[in-house]
Amino acid sequence: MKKLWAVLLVLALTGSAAFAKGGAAGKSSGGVTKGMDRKIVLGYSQSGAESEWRTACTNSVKAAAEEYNIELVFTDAQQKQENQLKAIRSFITRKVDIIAFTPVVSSGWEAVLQECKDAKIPVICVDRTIDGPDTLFTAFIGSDFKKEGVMSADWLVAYMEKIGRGSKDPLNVVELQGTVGAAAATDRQIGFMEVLAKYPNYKVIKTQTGNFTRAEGKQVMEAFLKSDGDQIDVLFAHNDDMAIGAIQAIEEYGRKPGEDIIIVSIDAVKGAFEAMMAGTLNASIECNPLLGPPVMETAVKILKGESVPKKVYSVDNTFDQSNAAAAFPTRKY
Ligand code: GYE
Repeated sequence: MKKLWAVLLVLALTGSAAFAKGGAAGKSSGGVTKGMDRKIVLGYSQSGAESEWRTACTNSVKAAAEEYNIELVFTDAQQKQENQLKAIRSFITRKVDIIAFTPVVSSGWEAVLQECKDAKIPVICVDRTIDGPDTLFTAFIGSDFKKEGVMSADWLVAYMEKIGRGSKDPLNVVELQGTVGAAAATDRQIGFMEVLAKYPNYKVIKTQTGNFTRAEGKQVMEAFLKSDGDQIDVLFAHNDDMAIGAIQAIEEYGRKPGEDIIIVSIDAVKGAFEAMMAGTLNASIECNPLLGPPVMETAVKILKGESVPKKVYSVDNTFDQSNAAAAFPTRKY
């Protein structure tokens, strides 16, 4: 009888120990955040779920929060600033330890960020920048969008030269812009135009937003083709998804994407690599969406009172049909 009790006791103890261990490693249950003596809560306002890039970014944020044992309060603003304002205010009410957000547009954040400041909740801007003084946030982590625009145009000019079409006058360019007012759209356009200004034969004949989505990219390209179909030499799309939508429109119209119309876009997601390998997309400028780990690391440092750099930019590369196939197996998004 005594033996039986002993066995039961051991079972009960090991069982509860195992349970406790499982709990500590679990998502929002107990334990402490990696590198801290307590578990922290991070409110994250994602801008939307508009593209392959955004999905990769969201997945990275969620995985990194789990890895750091940070309690993540995740919200998706569906590309609407009003939803983000509401989310951030709800984080303040909830007294989260820290807030991270991807501003869907760059303007209109002063009031809410001042409220975060008054509540002593630090803010990390992720991926997209905001207008106004740098004092409104603690840190920024993302890519240099203007540079991506410059890289797109540099690639284009060199490629047109290489295929012997560089001096055609006019060289008609159409542009699919990202979400109006988003830093990723504004700055990519600025960078692209800065380079094209040096080549007067390049003419941007049409520019319109496709909201960073495949469906709108296709729709807008259809409209471009309807009005200027046979005159279009080049498409610059602010992201891969819109380029992929446009490729469909070009094929349906009866011209060859990647040959009749040279296409450069930004992100370098897997879909773009597939299109480059299929010959329908010419180039994609990389924009790294794997921002979860640096965001969590920065959050921990800030909450420990350590100093962090104000702005950290990702290092982005250029991919085109000459190096896409070799790079494809190593791509993580
Ligand atoms: O290029 C696009 C996404 O802000 C860098 O947003 C990001 C952009 C990215 O929808 O695909």
